[in-house]
Amino acid sequence: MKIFVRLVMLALAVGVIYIALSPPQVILNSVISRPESDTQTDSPLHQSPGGEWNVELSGLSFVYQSSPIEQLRITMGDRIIFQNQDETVHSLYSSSATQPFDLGPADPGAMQSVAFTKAGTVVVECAIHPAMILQVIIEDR
Ligand SMILES: [Cu+2]
Repeated sequence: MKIFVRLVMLALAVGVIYIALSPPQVILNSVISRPESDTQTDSPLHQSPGGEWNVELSGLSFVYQSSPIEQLRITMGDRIIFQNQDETVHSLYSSSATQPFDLGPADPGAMQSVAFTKAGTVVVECAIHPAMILQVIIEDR
């Protein structure tokens, strides 16, 4: 009988030690971890990479992350850097009341940037290629 009690005590002790030595994150992970798709639901056009947006002028279009775009949604204070990847000169401007500007001619390879400081909509056009139109939606923080 004494041996039986000792065996039970030993078994309990081993169980306690096993639980004590188990890494707690094994238990936590099963509760906390989510599928990776949950963490990346935003579309690229709604993400602000450090407040700077690299937009290329390519094929007589506005191109962001290799895709032609007609609209870009940014946050007030963000800056758009336009890089002319075409073999022709572009000349970007906006006559929108929100924030009119005129960047003037940009040679092939040239980079120009605009910081958008007011919430609203700014239509960016090219004085040389009327078909080039980019609608920039600037959202308040
Ligand atoms: Cu142009």
